[in-house]
Amino acid sequence: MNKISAAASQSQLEQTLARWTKKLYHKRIADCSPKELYDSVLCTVKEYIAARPVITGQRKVYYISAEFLIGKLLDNNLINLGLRDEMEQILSRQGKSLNEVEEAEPEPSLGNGGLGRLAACFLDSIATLGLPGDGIGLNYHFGLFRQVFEDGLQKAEKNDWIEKRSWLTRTDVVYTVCFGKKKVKSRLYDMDVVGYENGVNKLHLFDIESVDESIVEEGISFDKEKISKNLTLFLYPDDSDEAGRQLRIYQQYFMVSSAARLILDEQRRLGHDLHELDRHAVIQINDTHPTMVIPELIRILTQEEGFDMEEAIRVVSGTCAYTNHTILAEALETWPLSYLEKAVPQLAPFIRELDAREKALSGDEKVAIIDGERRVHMAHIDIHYGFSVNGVAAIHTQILKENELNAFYRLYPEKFNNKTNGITFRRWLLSCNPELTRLLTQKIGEGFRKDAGELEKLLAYRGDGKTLDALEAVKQLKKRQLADYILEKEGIELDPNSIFDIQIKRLHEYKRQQMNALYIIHKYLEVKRGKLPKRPISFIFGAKAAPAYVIAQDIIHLLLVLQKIVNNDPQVSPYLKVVMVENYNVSYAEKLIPACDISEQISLASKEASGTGNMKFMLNGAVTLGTSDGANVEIGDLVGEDNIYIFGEKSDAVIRHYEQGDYVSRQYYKKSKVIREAVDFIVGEQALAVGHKENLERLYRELLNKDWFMTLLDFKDYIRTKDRVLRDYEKRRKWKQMSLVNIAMAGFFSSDRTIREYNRDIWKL
Ligand code: 26Q
Repeated sequence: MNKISAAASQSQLEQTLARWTKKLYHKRIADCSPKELYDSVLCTVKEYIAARPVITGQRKVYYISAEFLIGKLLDNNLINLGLRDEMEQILSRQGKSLNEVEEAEPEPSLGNGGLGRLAACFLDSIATLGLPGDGIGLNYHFGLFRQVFEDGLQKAEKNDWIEKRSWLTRTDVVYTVCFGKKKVKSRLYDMDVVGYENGVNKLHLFDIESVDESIVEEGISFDKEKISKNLTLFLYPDDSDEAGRQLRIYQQYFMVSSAARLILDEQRRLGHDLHELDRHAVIQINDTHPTMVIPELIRILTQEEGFDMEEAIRVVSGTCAYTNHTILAEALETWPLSYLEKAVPQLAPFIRELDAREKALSGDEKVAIIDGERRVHMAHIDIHYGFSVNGVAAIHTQILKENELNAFYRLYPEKFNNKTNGITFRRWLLSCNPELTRLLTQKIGEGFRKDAGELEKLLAYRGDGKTLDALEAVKQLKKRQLADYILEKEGIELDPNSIFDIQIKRLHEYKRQQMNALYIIHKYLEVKRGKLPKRPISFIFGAKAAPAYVIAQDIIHLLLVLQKIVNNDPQVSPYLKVVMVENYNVSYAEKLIPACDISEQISLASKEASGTGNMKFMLNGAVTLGTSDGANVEIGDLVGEDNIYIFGEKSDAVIRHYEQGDYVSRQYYKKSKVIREAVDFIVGEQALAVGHKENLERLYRELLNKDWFMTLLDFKDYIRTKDRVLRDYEKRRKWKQMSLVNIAMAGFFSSDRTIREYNRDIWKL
């Protein structure tokens, strides 16, 4: 673009923005508050998106998911439209800052963690690659709860995000959803998904028309029986009691029934014969939460479209593909058939029919859809009646084939395939780390923005002191920015020259935040004995725990207790700091990840299907300290063992321990003084003085008597390895080179690559 036309287009953007500030607030840009500017920029951006072409094609993917953890959208949409720099300049000329405007956007937390965030990254990549593909999900009025800490404990509060002006567009599409004789109305709301320098797809979110926010009581509790009022109020309501579990089924059926209508309507409108649905549509089922779409489509095709059963099953099976995200037995969805019969009586005969057909063929109880206790195994419906089953990292898919789903693998080897997860670089590099993006552009040009593989060009600078120093300077800047933010939000002061060691992810025993806590105790005791670290260390955590998950609450409590003890001890706090940030979410992650030195990925081997935070950290130049689990394995293969720290038992050994039931945590405790010392601290005088006896003692007993995820098994190797990481950090040149290699090799983890593979092997759009 030459100078004159650049100026002209900029002034056009400015004019549009000024028109909106005038229309909405009768003000000039310079006189608006950040919130007023946010609303105006939002409307401006929506106008620009409307001018973009809709992505179309002969075949389309529908990505159905109960979660789309999209995070704030303004910055990403500006980047994808190619407008971010211009917008920043326009605002800054008027004395405004784009950052401040972006702070005013509420975060839609329409997901729990990895699975929901993956769905959001995938939508970005599908549109960026110009593939026709829409997301379909639910329009929860309250996203994942807002976390506050009170008296050292997590409290859950409701988390609303829908404002008068938002990215949602209300449509005229309304469907009737039947729960037996009870009928409710489902209305479609749409969000645009803009590809990076490409066209637009949609995220379709369904909402119940009769929703009533006023039934929400204290915190996040509400009357679970009032389905027509509460159905889309909350993301995953507490499923610890029967009414809650019933509600989940209502939600899931509401989602898939609406989705089935939308897909069939759209395919008919495009002139496609529903007998050829499998030629024109592919439905990707994100874990088992949308599984009921299979019997629902079969029901509609047979009852309303005149298909015979054989034909309906053939078409639907050829259309649906399933992604598995977990091997934790307790997370695999099974529902008592009686629940399904109560909520969706019209669907139950079809589930029974699918079960009967399968039983006639196989007879193997392990692959039954309805088991001997009359429970429905949702994943089994997907595997029998879908054409593809994929895991989300190489080791995960291998474990599915060899262990968890082995009986299915022997039945249908051709259905199984791996799609290692990825992340969108637009959000996790360009948006959250513009400083690193600029440096990369200076060194290796712009190509990596479209072709992430080009990051490897950075390897040429491995021996270049200037580049290494520039990388260090960016890291330092991001650490200072984070320290400022944490001081403001949490009131805790961090030294930007300390090592930033970060573990951020959902709180779960298998992710082993408790092992990291034990390490902090170990270090604390060392400092008390006069063994000082070479450089201060900042241990940073962020995690929400499911409200009904008791031990997870106790682990949060321990972290908050340690935060208090360590930070308030004048002898220790110059060397160690602990921060558990409040209300960790996507926006917080965008600040934490660029500032990280050590990325903690310490799940018990075989338990973390993939992880995606590990990829985000790597891309931003952190070095991984992790187990041989999930995508850590592939990170290690890419960067080589000199550029990653892997510790702990391997997955096959762990799986053997489970099979033989031979892991006894108390034996590890008895054998090792280091372990005893750290574990005993949890119920020692100091901890009990600031913490709650009940929580601390329960956690202590859990670790000693059960420790289902084998914390003590790996603890000593963790200490050894982490101490080595800290020593290596002082070999500054070596460390900077490791950081550079991690960035350079991160290209593989672009979700553009993942989506290309989905398309090549499954969708074939
Ligand atoms: C199941 C039954 C009843 C209630 C809730 C659930 C439920 C809810 C959420 C089960 C699973 C989830 C979420 C799972 C999840 O986020 N899995 C993560 O997916 C990521 C993307 O593939 C992986 O990177 C992570 O390793 C995996 O843990």
